[in-house]
Amino acid sequence: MGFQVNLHRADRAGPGARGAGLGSCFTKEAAVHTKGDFNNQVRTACQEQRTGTVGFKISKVIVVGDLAVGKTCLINRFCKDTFDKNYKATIGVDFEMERFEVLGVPFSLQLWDTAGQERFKCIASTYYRGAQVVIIAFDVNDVASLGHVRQWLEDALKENDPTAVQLFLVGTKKDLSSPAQYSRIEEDAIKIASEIRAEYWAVSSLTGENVREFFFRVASVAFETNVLAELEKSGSRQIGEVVRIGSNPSNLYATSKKKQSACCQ
Ligand SMILES: Nc1nc2c(ncn2[C@@H]2O[C@H](COP(=O)(O)OP(=O)(O)OP(=O)(O)O)[C@@H](O)[C@H]2O)c(=O)[nH]1
Ligand SMILES: [Mg+2]
Repeated sequence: MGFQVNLHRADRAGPGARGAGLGSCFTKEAAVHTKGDFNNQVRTACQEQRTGTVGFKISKVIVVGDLAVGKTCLINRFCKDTFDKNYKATIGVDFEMERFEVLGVPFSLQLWDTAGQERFKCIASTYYRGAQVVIIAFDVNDVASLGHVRQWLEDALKENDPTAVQLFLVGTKKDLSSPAQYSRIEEDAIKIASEIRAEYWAVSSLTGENVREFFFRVASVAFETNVLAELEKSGSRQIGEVVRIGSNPSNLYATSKKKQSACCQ
């Protein structure tokens, strides 16, 4: 039996829900990875079941952007395969859990759908903290929403470590734009994406175009980063190795004391 590189949602893994490797980027001009496959170290670690705590991890993903750009519809298309043409503003936040299986390892994303309306923004921003992935959404038919991307990024990064966050810039409602209109805004979007080091995608929640591909890409990129971080963190200790706690209680005390002082600094 050969080893299969796959990524699929663990809950509703239909035949189309499988993809090979990292999945393709939307455009190479603004992509996090230009290679199509997982890092070799990551693949080997998964094969040898040395992924540490990654299999139990839930990565937090926040979706931010102007009101009515289609954040809720994007999440609902992916998580529930539904689309609502009536606008219902998100009040504060909402979240969905999605379980994936990447290279045979379970991996979960917690997708936080935040409010774009100014009056709900301060409630929403209290949930930005601890995000591993920030998705900034804009409407490809609304240049102003693209213009606000940097402000959304700044707000999201205030609550997070900028070096630890992966960014995606997503143009929504692609179905509403003509090819000519779309290519004009795409040029600007790619420029901004490159400047802020985000991976660019364009999707339609109405037709479903690129929605699944996009979230699979988010999941695989987040997964790969988590495994690499685990491998780095473990250093000489092998990930997956059993840590034996000895009978000497003073060792335990020393460990917990050290932890305590580090967090109270
Ligand atoms: N044609 C089209 N309409 C869309 C698409 N995505 C969203 N819409 C519509 O745009 C409106 C706003 O969508 P929402 O998903 O509620 O927007 P939001 O970004 O969550 O808005 P807030 O919660 O206020 O921040 C709704 O009327 C949707 O039906 C799309 O891909 N195509
Ligand atoms: Mg919403």
